[in-house]
Amino acid sequence: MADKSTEESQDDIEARRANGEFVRRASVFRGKISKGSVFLPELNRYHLYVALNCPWCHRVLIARNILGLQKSISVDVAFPNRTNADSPYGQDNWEFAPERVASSTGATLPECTMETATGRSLRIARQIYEAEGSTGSSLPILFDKSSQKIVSNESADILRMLNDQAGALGSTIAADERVDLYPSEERNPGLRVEIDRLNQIIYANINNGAYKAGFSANQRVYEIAFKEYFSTLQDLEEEMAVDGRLFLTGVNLTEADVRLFPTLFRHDPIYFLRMKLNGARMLDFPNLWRWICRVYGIPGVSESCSLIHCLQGYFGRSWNNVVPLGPIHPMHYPEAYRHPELANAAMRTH
Ligand SMILES: N[C@@H](CCC(=O)N[C@@H](CS)C(=O)NCC(=O)O)C(=O)O
Repeated sequence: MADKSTEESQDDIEARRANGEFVRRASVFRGKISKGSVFLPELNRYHLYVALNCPWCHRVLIARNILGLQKSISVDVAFPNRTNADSPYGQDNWEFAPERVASSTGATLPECTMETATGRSLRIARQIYEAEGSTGSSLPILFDKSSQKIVSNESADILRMLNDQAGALGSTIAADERVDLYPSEERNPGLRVEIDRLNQIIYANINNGAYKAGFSANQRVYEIAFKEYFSTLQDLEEEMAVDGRLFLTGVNLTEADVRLFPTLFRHDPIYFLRMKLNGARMLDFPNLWRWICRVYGIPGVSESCSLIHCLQGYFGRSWNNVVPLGPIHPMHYPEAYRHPELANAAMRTH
């Protein structure tokens, strides 16, 4: 039975795809870094392969930064557009190609890197999977440099293990000052149940829901995803409004916030247009807008965000490949996320 907070049902997948529905593949590598596992928690042993436009990678990068793991977990960054049909590696592969030029800027993207964890300078992510006899191709990948094995390609699991093992993995933040994204039942009774509830709704209706709306070629599937996306935003807006809470579950940032943020960060500048989620902007949800700004202001979060990679990734290979310039009203993004006062209170106070 699928865990509804990390993957969608794979039932009737061929028939659903034939009907135009976008169905995301379930992740295959589900290893865990822990004492007693083959993947022991050790300093400088683990590596992440990411793309900065990918929201699943984004949540992992947020966790790495806010947990103080930048020094001990290395990262390679793929170019935001996957390979074209003319690539010798075939189409639709994440590529480590720092020399590639982004059509939006006419220049290379300084964050993009070569592949550095295998010692083989692999060109595409698929080759990392092939070394293990797998046909996988997705990012993110958490990789063990010591055994040269993939630990996990499921961002929700990676997020959880970075939090659980932050100290042993070499966090530069003292334990009593470090955020705990999934506090134990003893520390905070009932909180895990609430985080799990939110994770499930956020995954189905927001994180994956956005893709279902934007990438499905079926009007009904799109409309259902659109309605669920906005009704979930409205529910979250109202839940936050009740007691003016700072984060989704109360006074502290948790996994639920880290999982919601990458999608909402992309909403106004990308998803409103690209995913046809044009029911409202995040600016129209004052509590959620202030929440985005609050999360964006946490040290390490803005460093994990790249709107240039997002714009290039989502638009650089869609429709006519032209990357749009806006939004510019009321302000350019991501600068807008430094301005909680921009929230459009008038729209949502009925
Ligand atoms: N369940 C996975 C999903 C990862 C995923 O679907 N990544 C996308 C990027 S947004 C991808 O790599 N797609 C291309 C592919 O699968 O080849 C996770 O959360 O880590």
